[in-house]
Amino acid sequence: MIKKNVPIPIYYQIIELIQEQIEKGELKPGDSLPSEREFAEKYQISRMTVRQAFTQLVNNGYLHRLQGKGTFVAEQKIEQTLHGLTSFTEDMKARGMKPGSQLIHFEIIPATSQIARQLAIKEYGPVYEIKRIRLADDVPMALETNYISANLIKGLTEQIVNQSLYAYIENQLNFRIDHASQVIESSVANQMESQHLNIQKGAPVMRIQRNTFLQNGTPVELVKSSYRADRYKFMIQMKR
Ligand code: 16G
Repeated sequence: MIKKNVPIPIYYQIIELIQEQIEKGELKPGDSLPSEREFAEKYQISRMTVRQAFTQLVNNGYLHRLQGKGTFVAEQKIEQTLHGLTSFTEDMKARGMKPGSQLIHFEIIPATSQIARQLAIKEYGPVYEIKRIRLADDVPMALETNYISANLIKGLTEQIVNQSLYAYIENQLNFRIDHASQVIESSVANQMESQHLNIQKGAPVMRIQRNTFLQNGTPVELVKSSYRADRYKFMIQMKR
């Protein structure tokens, strides 16, 4: 499978070989890989080359190393396609995973000037501040904080936000969630994120801010989320 007399570097062939085995399901999350020495002997290549390939696969999230134990196939990232305005619950259901939430904060607070501006309400006006850990098949994926005008979205309860917020807004209140703008930037986990997402402080996360609007242009939510960068990737389809 590894060809020596071709213009493709050997380390790169190893990367493709392992990626392909993961994508086809021949290697599954948690499976252990042969040691660098065994791998090198099997394919008659240098250990350095194997190390180079494994390191790149670790850096790209395909494999992870456990000190003293070896190299293992990592949990693969969830790919979310960014077309259409969907909720976390809908996204998870669409990929056959069980959506879940762990509510860690639910309170009505006075809007700061920044929140008030973004929600187009008066400063100090009442807003729900809702912090949830979003789970996919019981694994924490994101930490999400929603700010929602309490005068617009009435009757929110802890039970409701333990389910789907969008389902409540659309099916119970009959509002039409229509469009949103979203900014994604990379960052590293702070204390709170590392605690709730089960990752190390300083691990990579993607911070997302979504401003969502109803059909008539009224802002319905301001959401600040942190997604685990080791478990999530976003796909955008573009047409020219
Ligand atoms: C997604 C949205 C969030 C929305 C939530 C509703 C992003 C970055 N955020 O997590 O803005 O509030 O879905 O989910 O995609 P729910 O209906 O399951 O409560």
